[in-house]
Amino acid sequence: MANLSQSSLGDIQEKDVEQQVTSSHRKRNIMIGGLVLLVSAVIAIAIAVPVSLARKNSIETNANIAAATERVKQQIAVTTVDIVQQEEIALNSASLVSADQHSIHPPKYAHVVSPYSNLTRLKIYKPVPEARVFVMGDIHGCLKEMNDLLKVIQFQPNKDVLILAGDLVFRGPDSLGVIRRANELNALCVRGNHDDKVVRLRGYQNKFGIKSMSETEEIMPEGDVGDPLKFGNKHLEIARNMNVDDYNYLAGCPLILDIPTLEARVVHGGLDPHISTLTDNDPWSVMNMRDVDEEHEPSKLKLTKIDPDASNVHWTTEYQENAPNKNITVFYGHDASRGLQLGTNTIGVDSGCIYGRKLSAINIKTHELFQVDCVGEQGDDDE
Ligand SMILES: *[C@@H]1O[C@H](CO)[C@@H](O)[C@H](O)[C@H]1NC(C)=O
Ligand SMILES: *[C@@H]1O[C@H](CO)[C@@H](O)[C@H](O)[C@H]1NC(C)=O
Ligand SMILES: [Mn+2]
Repeated sequence: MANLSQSSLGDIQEKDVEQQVTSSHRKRNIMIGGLVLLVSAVIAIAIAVPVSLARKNSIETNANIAAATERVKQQIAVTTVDIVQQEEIALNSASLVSADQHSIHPPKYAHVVSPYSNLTRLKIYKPVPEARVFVMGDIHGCLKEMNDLLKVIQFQPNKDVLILAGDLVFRGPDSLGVIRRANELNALCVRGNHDDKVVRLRGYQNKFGIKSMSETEEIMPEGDVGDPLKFGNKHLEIARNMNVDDYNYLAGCPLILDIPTLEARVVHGGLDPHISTLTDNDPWSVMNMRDVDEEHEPSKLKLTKIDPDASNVHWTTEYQENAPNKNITVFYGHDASRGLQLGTNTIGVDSGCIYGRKLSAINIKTHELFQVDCVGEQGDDDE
């Protein structure tokens, strides 16, 4: 894997990390070297990097939420967009495709992207021609059903490719088990709205420490994101229990996986057909959309399901009418209440495993469908 490009926010985050490392090395030297070094170090820092000293203090005393909020505001002010990465994947000796760096032109309804989301917007995958390629719907921690379904499709890790349509985690019995199984199988994935929450909480923890997140009802300062998070929400336990490999795997699931040779694309929620450059899509919308409203703006609501007279339409209706390239099929999850949806160029694969219905996988090339029954959990499928 290779990161081919990165934006200014990525650079800013790297700089912050460097400053913290430098500061803690200085601190150790101070303790060994005594007062003279202390005075000169303090003077040097005070003269050279007053801003970084202020940041260092707020990080070390932790729980300084106000300072953290201010820092986030500054980051958002200087960087109007999040990390721009296009990454190509070499898997099963698939060949690489080149990608160019470019800036993002977000739609007017776009939300702020959390500075802790560490999001890759697009990965382009080119499988070897003989590989079987499966897209599997929202697993939500249902490891047993995931394994059952792999058995049904007679999945061979060295020959076949598994792509997860997002929401690997949350609600089900073994979220970490699903991440580890996916990692072990070199499964490709896209980021779901629940995966995103877990990644953001862990990103914040990595930066500011566990203690900075102990106030359960407080909103995590991330700017004006589409889905503000309380520190103490139910995703925190998964975020905390992930090891570094788990985090890297989940954070590495891009917003959009494009497979040009199969004329296929995978996202968790949906795509806006009016946006021609894939990386311009609003991440919150791609992970959360179900319907689009009268203004053609994505919404996580599904009013057409609840009220057939509502003016919202399912995003796939709008997409099918306006798709820039009708040869491309978009595979998506996230809409368990509508269930399996076999449209002409949109295919919904969330068949509600977590609600005791089925887990589904589709062979991208043949559109052959495989399903297993699920035990399920209680819950509201609005999210
Ligand atoms: C962002 O995620 C990647 C995995 O995609 C990981 O290698 C990297 O360390 C993460 N960066 C930060 C700042 O956590
Ligand atoms: C779509 O597929 C048809 C039939 O294979 C082909 O003629 C056409 O050029 C394709 N269109 C695009 C935009 O790739
Ligand atoms: Mn979802």
